[in-house]
Amino acid sequence: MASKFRESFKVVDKALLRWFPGHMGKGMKQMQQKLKSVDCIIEVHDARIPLSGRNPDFKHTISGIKPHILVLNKMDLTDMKYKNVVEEKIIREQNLSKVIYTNCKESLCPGIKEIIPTAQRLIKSSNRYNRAENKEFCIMIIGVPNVGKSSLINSIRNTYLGKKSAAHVGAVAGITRSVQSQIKVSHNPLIYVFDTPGILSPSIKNVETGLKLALCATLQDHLVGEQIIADYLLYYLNKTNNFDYVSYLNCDEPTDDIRIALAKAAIHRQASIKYRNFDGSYIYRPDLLGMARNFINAFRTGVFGGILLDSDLL
Ligand SMILES: Nc1nc2c(ncn2[C@@H]2O[C@H](COP(=O)(O)OP(=O)(O)OP(=O)(O)O)[C@@H](O)[C@H]2O)c(=O)[nH]1
Ligand SMILES: [Mg+2]
Repeated sequence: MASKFRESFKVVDKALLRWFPGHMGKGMKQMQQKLKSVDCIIEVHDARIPLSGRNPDFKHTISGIKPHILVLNKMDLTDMKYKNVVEEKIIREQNLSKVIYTNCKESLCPGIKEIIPTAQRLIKSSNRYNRAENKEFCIMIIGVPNVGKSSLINSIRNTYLGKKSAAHVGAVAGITRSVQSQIKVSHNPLIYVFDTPGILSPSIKNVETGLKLALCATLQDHLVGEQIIADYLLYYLNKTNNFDYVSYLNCDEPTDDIRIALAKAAIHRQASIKYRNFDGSYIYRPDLLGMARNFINAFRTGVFGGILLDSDLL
């Protein structure tokens, strides 16, 4: 029997998924310039997409031969039953020193406590070249936008120094816009980190990867289009038989049509937009854009449970 849902997600114009504003190119250059004073790279990525969406350019330009830890952050939003499989696949297929899962919203997160000792151990067993004499260690935090790089710095600093936030954090992509001056995160051992701007690849090779990145808010929603992101979310939930959205959106049954799903929710919640008719009277239409934002936000706050958007790649 043919599935009642789409087999693949089509439609999207690749240009919508490309976001490479000036500060990203500039940030990448600044990061390269700082590299000679860096002992270890911590790449932060979103634990909902551990196998896709990392910027491939980092490998050639930044991480190279330095010790390289991959931190999969926002573990509170992913499906942790895949943790071991994901970790093994990454270590097996890539040249990485270590994978650590974290949740920066949780002050007692064990992963956060593991980062500095791991970095210290890797640095000590690496060739520090020009920095062999330096007593202090310096770490650069890199990654695509909005994955929690600045949050991670604040969490580490708070763990070791008990101090308040030093790095600026925000819910939309593109908060940190240049390489920041180094932040002390620990006294003994003396460790500094550089916070850097989130950087996407200048070209999106795979549309589905671009959509996953958009769903995880690494691009700004309005650039891609909220209804497209919401449609991809609906497609993904149906594909993985996650029908929690049916009651959330007040649908009678699972549907593959995002406009119907959003309209049902908007009507139920009496969310409408007023338009002026040509004869001066007013008409009301369901607020599809508002509902698309609401639906995406529900995913991003875990309403449909922990979700691994890369489960199809395992
Ligand atoms: N649920 C959840 N949210 C998190 C976690 N870590 C960070 N966030 C949130 O993710 C958003 C982005 O955090 P930032 O630390 O600003 O991310 P960034 O990578 O520095 O972003 P850019 O500077 O824009 O590249 C903020 O709203 C944080 O509160 C986490 O572990 N879990
Ligand atoms: Mg930041």
